[in-house]
Amino acid sequence: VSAVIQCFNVSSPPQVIPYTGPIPGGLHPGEIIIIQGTVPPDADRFQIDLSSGCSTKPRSDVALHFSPRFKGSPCVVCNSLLQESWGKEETLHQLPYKRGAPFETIILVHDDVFKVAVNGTHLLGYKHRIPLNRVDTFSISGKVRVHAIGYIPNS
Ligand code: 9QG
Repeated sequence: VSAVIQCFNVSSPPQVIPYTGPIPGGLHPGEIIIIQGTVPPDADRFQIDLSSGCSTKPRSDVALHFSPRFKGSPCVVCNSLLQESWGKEETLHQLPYKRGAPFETIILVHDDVFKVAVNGTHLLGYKHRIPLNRVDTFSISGKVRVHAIGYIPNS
């Protein structure tokens, strides 16, 4: 990916977690979000959320909730939050993240699906339940350290 990475979170690392920030110009097919971070040794879970606004009361709709879980049987849970209710979970019983290890996660935006790759390998697709044009906010929270968040616009 040789496009210019337009960082919207460039303060010196480590980034403050939880982090919430606007996605400049919203999300469109062909765009990419890159998250570079490290999983702390004691991590139980963390989550990346692509949301429609940043309200906490009432809580904004979440188009993509992407939640790697390290406790018990390792998995990645994806879901959407609509009118403050979680929908049906899509669980992948596979976890490419490791406690104590750095990672790079890339979210590729397609017109019908988000595709998530971790450390250069495709992990999962998540079909849109909320129209892409409503997504304007990026959050990351839980047991994670974030070094950089980059946004590659589609132009
Ligand atoms: O547990 O699962 C995803 O389906 C819930 C969690 C919730 C989500 C949800 O409590 O936790 O992961 O944003 C949230 O509320 C997170 C932190 C059935």
